[in-house]
Amino acid sequence: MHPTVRYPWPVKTHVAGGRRNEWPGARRGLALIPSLAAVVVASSGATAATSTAAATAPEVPTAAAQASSEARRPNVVMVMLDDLNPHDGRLFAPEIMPNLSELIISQGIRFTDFHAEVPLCGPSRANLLTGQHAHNSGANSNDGAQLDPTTTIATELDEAGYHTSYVGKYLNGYRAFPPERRDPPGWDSFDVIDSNQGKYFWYEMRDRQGGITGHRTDEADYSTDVIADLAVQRLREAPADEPVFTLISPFTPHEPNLPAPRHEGDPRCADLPRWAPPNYDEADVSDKPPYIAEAPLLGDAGFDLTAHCESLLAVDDLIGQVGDELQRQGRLEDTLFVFTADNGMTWGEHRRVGKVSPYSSAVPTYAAWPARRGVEPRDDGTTLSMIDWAPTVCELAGCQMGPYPNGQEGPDGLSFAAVLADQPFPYERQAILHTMPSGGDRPVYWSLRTTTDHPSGRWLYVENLDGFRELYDVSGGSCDEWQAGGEGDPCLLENQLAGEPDAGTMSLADQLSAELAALKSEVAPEPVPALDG
Ligand SMILES: [Ca+2]
Ligand SMILES: [Ca+2]
Ligand SMILES: [Ca+2]
Repeated sequence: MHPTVRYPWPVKTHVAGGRRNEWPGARRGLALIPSLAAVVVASSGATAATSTAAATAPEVPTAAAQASSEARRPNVVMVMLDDLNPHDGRLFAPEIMPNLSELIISQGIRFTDFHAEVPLCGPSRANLLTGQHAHNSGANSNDGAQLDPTTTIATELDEAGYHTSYVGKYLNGYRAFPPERRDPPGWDSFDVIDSNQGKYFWYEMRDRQGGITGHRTDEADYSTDVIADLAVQRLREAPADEPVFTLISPFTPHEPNLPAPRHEGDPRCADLPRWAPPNYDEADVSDKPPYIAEAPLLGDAGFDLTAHCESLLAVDDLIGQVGDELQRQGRLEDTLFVFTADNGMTWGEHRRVGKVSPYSSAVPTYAAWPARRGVEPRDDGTTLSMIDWAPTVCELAGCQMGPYPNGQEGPDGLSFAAVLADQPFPYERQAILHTMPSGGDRPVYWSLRTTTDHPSGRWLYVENLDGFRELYDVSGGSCDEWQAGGEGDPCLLENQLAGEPDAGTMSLADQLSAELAALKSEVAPEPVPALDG
């Protein structure tokens, strides 16, 4: 369960099951000592000044109180995993990942329609860092040196007064980067796996000063644990009067899905049912492009998640350690604490295990922020893209993304900061872009996913470079909850353009094709406010 409290004063704790936000001292029948409570508040330099101002503020806000309120900006801590399918959340259950459950899922927002623009590690990370489409940042492959890091979420937040830290796997190809790309600006600390890929064992960590620490195959070298310790260390180094932005990127559960040695054979993962959603090992693939239509049946009862599960257990320990440190500093309450992944995966859906296909864009995304929205969990179905993170976090920090090295003034993504505060998404956006412009074992494709704002409803439209087109009715909720005969086709089982589509379907596809063409070259669209704010 949640790691033992290791600090001498009472702290707020987050416990599932309606006992959240109690003071452990109070639960044990001990009186809360006010002076110690004050220590906790004062230890958070980021919020201490505003707490004092709030306590003394008159009913009509003074300029000083207003300034304090504006100065109060949240900490943002993102744990971004590598190659993780949202599935039905079974790997995130409280019995398996208790810290994730307590600190984030049980008291946060679950985003049910959050997607990578490019379902591949490097470009997706670049999407997140910049808020730009891949076609605008230029980072469209796993050659991470394509990204000019002059304007990123780090440079903007650093300029806005944040303590910025990156810990873990950075962009692919890092070891081969030219010197000027090895140390991207904006990060107060930058501890990355010095490799062309993530690693679980046998790697080097490289720090902001270029210092190298070797890790081999001892238990203590397991990268998720090393990353956890570094993340805590960098949080401890953050000046008390600065909010933090920390991006923590373990390699987990990327293949080969290695668990920490202490978690091999862990009983929490022993009896997981196999993953077999309605599109697992799709029976009729005659509607699909050749790389799927020609794939053999997997012929088993579902995808074995044991290794993925075991590898995630160390991530849960990491989340607990980071949560403890945020708590110790009094920052946790006003931290936007995010759990997500760089790209989704198919784990046997459509006979395919892997990424880089139009069927692997969805990423698990959870966000808690007790100080701003309380601790009621809820689902949010807003269609969002990886390019939306940078403008969102920047808005929370009081900055705006841009201008960019390619000359564009603002980001391509849209801020969903309002949604994080339980308000409606304030923009009308009819579609988001997906693409896989490089590499891989299938044709290059571009794809458009319409939103509930689109007059024609919810569709996933795909143009493969070989000319094969796909159109799916993605209404009807999430695939894992969908049943045959149900509304829509969220499991992408029936390509509407297969066979001989009727005139109406062809007309819709042609319309979506024109909209996709516009998105493929979109630069920083003028945000359209949604009706009713
Ligand atoms: Ca990845
Ligand atoms: Ca800074
Ligand atoms: Ca089919």
